[in-house]
Order: sequence, then structure tokens, then C-alpha cells
Amino acid sequence: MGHRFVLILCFVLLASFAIAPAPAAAQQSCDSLASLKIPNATITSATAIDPPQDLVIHIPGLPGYPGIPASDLHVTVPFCRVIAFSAPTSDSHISFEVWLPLAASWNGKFEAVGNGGFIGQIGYVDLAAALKRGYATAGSDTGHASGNDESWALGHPEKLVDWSYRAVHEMTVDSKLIVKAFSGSAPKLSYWKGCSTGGKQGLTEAHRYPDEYDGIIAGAPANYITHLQAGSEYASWVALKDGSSGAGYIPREKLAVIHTAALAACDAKDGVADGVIDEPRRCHFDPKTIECKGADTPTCLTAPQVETVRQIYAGAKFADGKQIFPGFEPGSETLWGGMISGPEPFSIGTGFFKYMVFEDPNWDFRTFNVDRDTRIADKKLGALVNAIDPDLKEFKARGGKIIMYHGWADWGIAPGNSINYYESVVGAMGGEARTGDFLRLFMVPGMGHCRGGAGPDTFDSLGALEQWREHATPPAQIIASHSTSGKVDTTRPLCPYPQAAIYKGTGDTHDAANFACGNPTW
Ligand SMILES: [Ca+2]
Repeated sequence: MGHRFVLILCFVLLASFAIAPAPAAAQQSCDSLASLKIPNATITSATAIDPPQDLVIHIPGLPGYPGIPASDLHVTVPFCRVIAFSAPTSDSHISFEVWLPLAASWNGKFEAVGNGGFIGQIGYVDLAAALKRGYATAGSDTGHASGNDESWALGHPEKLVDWSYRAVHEMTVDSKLIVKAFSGSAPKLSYWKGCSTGGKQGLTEAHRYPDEYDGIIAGAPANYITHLQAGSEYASWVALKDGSSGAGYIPREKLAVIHTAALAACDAKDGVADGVIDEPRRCHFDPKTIECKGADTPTCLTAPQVETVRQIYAGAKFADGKQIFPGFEPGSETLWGGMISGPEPFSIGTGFFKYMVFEDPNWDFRTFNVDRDTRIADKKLGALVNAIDPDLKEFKARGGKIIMYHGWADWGIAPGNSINYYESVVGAMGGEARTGDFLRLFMVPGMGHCRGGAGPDTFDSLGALEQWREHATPPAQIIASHSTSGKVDTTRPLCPYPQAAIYKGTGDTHDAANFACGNPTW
């Protein structure tokens, strides 16, 4: 009865907003935004940031994500900083910020940025990048302000709903109102940019709220959460179920040994021996080739370790052999440490089962049964947390474009997941031609999770999206670069899947000009 009353109240409120006069379209000063009234939301502050007095934001790094250390972000562009929160339920507190360029530098568009893992942290670095390009931009903390273990969800089902889809939706609606109040006009186009959880958030928007974004960049999307976490937990469980003294445990030092052997077997198959396996699914490296002939040494694998590596490559499967989540690819081995070399299992996968699936802080990962526990997770949470529906017809019909990308050496989300999703969209949309005109997937050789790795990992996905959505030029390729000590040493085209960058046979292999997108035959 309580729920019904609340629902009726909501309808009454909604109806009253619907008939209320539209807010004045005149531009407001930054300071005056503090008194702007938005349904369910509160603006905490609105402050004009005027360089040369830089805004310095301390970024605590991403716990659980190696390679992203704490840093201080210096914002040197003048803008209006709006800090706000939305509370669509009594247990909700969705913090978000909207950064508004001054009128002269605004490009008329809006770009929202996503999150990583289950972390309650606004993507400040991405906000600053969007602002620099003239975008009004916004990011949220997904509804909680805490680190990367999922304990915040325990006893807070509404916060889990916020994390799953509501925080981004609320932030999007509210931010557009704030943009309009500040500038006098709504953004003419709205884009989403995110990787990992941010990629999932983009795909969630495309399906659930297809009219909120005109273009979406979905990097390494964590869109199949229940199976992704099962896959992560499976990898940790395989290696660590008997602890670091177990027979199948692989110490970090041996990861480089496995990697070197995988490269020796497969690197040159793509035509360029460059330390990167461009198409790892065509690599059939068997770790048995480096099995110890006699006693265990640092440069070989024991028989149980060979079995562990085989299971990591194979990925999680149901008891009947059906794949739950793809395995990690040859070429990614040096990045596996946090997932399998412990001493603790990967925190994100374990936290998911502990706090969200079993709601038991004492749950022990050694009891993990991948078949049984994946089914439990699917039944309990699949409909809420996953973004795997391939029907994106409504988004496409509005002219929406999606650029997906995924590193082939991703150690956090196996790259085969993006291919699986892409192929499911091809199936639902009626073929590759009807998919490639609004969604393209770019596999990134040698790139780790969203960034890093041996391959070129820096590319302008937003520029490609702008060209596609605003100038009807679909990305036939995207040039990526790799830098050492801040200096570009390699460029390479990224190609729309299933194409790959193929070496023309002559010229510098560090120069993208000597590669062309095509269907690999190697
Ligand atoms: Ca290669």
C-alpha cells in the first residue's frame, strides 16, 4: 500500500511538472544556479572557476585497478562548476558534477562521462578532457561514495539500482536542465563516453533510455556483469583455491615466462614481430610447451600450473560446457597478477558474490562453484545489473551511433565479451550492414583494460564519434598511437571488427600508413 501511495504521489508530482511552465530560457550566472530547482535533486554549490587560479582536484587513483595511481588534476580552463546530488529514493544519494564552459567556448554540446568498477568516484579526468574540448560535461559517483569493494550495496537494494542504471539516468536528465539554465539552450547533441563500467553504462543508456544520448563510446564494456564477475571469480578460484602454496598457484614472476612463450608462438603470425599478438584468437599456444622437464624452475610450469593457465585461457564454463564468460587471451599474461597471483582473489569479483549475490560478508571464495553460483547470480541480479539486450533499434532509429572498443590484452574483462555482444547485436539488427551503420567495434591489439599494454592505446574515439554523428562519416579506421616517456613511437590503425590492421608488406612497421584495414588471412 505504501508503494502504491508513493507511486500515486509520483504521478501527481510528474503531472504537476508536466503542466508547469518551462523554465525561462535566459542565460543565468554561474552563482545563480545554486538556487535552481530540479525535481529530486539539490544543487550544493555553483562556483565560477577563473584561471589563472587553477582548480586542483586530488584523484585518489582507482583501487583494484593497477596502473592508475593517485594524482592531482589541474584544470586550467575557466568554467562554472556545479556540485549536486539527486535522491530519487529515500536511500539514494547520487552525487554528480556538471562543468559548464563559458558561453564563448561552449561547442553547444554535452558529454557525460562514466565510471570504473563499483567505485563511487566521479570521473574528473574525463570531465576535464571534455571541458577542454568545449563540451558541457557531467559525471556521477553512481550513487555511493566508497571504494571498489561492493560492501556499500549490502542492505541497500536501492543503491544497487542506482549503480545499475538510475544514477546515470538521473544525472543525465538533471545535467541537461542545468546546461539549459546556464546557457539558455539545451545541448544540441549529447554524447556518452566511458570504459569498463562506463562502457556498460553507455550500452545501458542505448537500450533503456535511447533518447538521452546521440552518440555513445563504450570501451571494454562490463555489460554482462553476472557472467563477467563469475569469470573473474573463476580465474581467481582456479589459481588460488588452495592458496599460494597450492600446486596450481602461479607466482607473478612466471607470468612473464608464459607471456614470452605465447609471443614466441604467435606474435609473428600477424606479419609483424612487434611483441603484440594482433589476433589472439588465431593463436593456439599451449602452455604445455613450457612444462618443466624435471624439477620446477623459474622458467617452466609444473603440470598443475599448465592446467591453471589452460583454464584461464579457456574461461568460465557451465557444467555442460557452455561458455559463461570468455577466457583471457594469449598476449595478456603479464597483466594477470591481480586476478590470479593473489594472495587474495580479485576484489571486484569476490565483492560481487559476497555483498550482492550472497549478501554475506563472510562468504569464502574457496566455496565458489562457477556453475551453481553463476546461475544464482543470473536469477537474482541478471535483469537488474546486466546490459546485454542486443535490440538497439530505437537508439539507431534516432540516428544514434555507438563506438565500442576493447583491448585484446585486457586482463580485467576478457575481450571476447565485446565480440559476443557485437555479434548478438548483428543478429538482432539483421546483419552486419544494418549494424555497421550505427555501431562499430574496434579491437585494440596489445591494449590492457581500457588503457596501457604493449600496443597502441591512445586514440581519439570522441573525434571519430563526432565525425560519424555530425558529418555522416563512419569510422573506417581510427589511428591509435603508443608512446614511451611521452613520445609517440608507434602508430597503427584500429579497424572495425571483424577487420584487422594488415601490414602492407613494406615500410616502417611503426607507421600506421603502412597498414590497411582488411580481413585477416593469417
Ligand atoms: Ca605481432
